[in-house]
Amino acid sequence: MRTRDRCLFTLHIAAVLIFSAYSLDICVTDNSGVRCGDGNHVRLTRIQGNEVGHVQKIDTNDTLGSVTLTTLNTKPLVIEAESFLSPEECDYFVQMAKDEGLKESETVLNQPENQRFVLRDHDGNKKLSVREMRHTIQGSFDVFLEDEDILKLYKETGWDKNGDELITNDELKSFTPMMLQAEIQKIVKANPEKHSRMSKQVWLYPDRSKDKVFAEVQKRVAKVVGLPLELIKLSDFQVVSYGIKGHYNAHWDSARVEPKVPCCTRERTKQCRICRYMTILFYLNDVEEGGETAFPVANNSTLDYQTMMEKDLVDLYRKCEESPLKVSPAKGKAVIWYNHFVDDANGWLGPLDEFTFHGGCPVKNGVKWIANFWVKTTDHKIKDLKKMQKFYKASTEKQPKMSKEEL
Ligand SMILES: *[C@@H]1O[C@H](CO)[C@@H](O)[C@H](O)[C@H]1NC(C)=O
Ligand SMILES: *[C@@H]1O[C@H](CO)[C@@H](O)[C@H](O)[C@H]1NC(C)=O
Ligand SMILES: *[C@@H]1O[C@H](CO)[C@@H](O)[C@H](O)[C@H]1NC(C)=O
Ligand SMILES: [Ca+2]
Ligand SMILES: [Ca+2]
Repeated sequence: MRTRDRCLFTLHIAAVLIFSAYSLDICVTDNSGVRCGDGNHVRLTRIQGNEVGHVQKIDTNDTLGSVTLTTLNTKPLVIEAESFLSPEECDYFVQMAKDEGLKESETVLNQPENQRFVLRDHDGNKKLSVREMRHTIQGSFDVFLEDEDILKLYKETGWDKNGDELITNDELKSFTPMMLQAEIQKIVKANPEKHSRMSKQVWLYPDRSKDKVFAEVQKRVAKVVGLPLELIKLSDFQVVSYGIKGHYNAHWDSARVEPKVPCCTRERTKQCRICRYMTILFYLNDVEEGGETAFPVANNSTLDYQTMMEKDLVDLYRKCEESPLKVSPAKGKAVIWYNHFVDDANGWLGPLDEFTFHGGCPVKNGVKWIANFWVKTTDHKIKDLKKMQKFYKASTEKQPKMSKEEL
């Protein structure tokens, strides 16, 4: 074969591969019933929020009847549904979590392999100010200290030899990351609220036991958000409880798109990034005081990480009151937002919406129970469609053949 021919041949193969990749026959169940076609007809959609205050009622055709959506904000799009779950469903999920057993939410500090230590010398003067030391500790150990904590630490350890509240390169030599980690561990043992999050949680897999209550909630979610039921079935479900001072500092539920790093799935958990298209956060009880969900950069056109750090916007434990958008918990209420935009070209996972930066304000009185329902996709549309197709087939065949991992 001459070079040019071989080249054409390769092109031809590539064209066939691309063509077949996008011509997967797939049926999905959505608001308009069962729809079949090539994969292109399945696109991620967003609820139309229109403007702040916009109200829409969705018929759920189930025991609940309907769900009313109210647009709370448009940058990011945040939608509230007062009674998405019935009180009985809320109690049911709390009990399910208790039966399964909740565990302290993991934090970076307690992972022994973590000895990452990145100096945050913002102004580059080769000295760490008290604020820069706070940010260094935040970045390395996910612990949020106050200026007084740092000064107390210097006093007790003598690390700031000349007492000028600055740590120079020379002074840095008197302690190792291990020593710093040990000191911080002492501080958070006495003050656990200084962790970036303070909560207990459990992952639940109610579909593995074909739980009827959960199945109805999945159907309702599919109806309300207008996505195929088979996609909703790929979601993750987690129950979290917060006691007094329980909180979760601001974070993203998903990650920035990095084409070289694949999305995590239930099969792949190493060297991957979290890809959660949308978050549906359910409040499972009424909280006496506090525990709002806050969006510290909502509407802010000047969003940048530098400013966020400078103003300590991440530290919701202390700065919650300053958040422009706060949603109060109420039993059965859902807060809905989209962590990602939709890619125009293939209708699948697009860029991260950085304005969805959010967290849980501290509980001041009572306890707070929530459930996170994360609608997941990967950035590999065809793989997702294939998984969805299995769910579709499982629902139409008498003997569904699905592995535990897929469910
Ligand atoms: C409503 O639910 C009933 C029974 O589950 C079903 O037969 C019917 O097709 C549903 N209607 C719509 C519009 O989804
Ligand atoms: C945006 O954030 C900055 C930094 O916190 C703040 O100074 C500014 O007032 C905010 N703007 C809006 C519109 O909230
Ligand atoms: C954000 O901006 C919209 C439109 O200007 C406004 O209606 C809304 O109240 C603002 N939200 C917050 C949290 O400031
Ligand atoms: Ca400095
Ligand atoms: Ca010093």
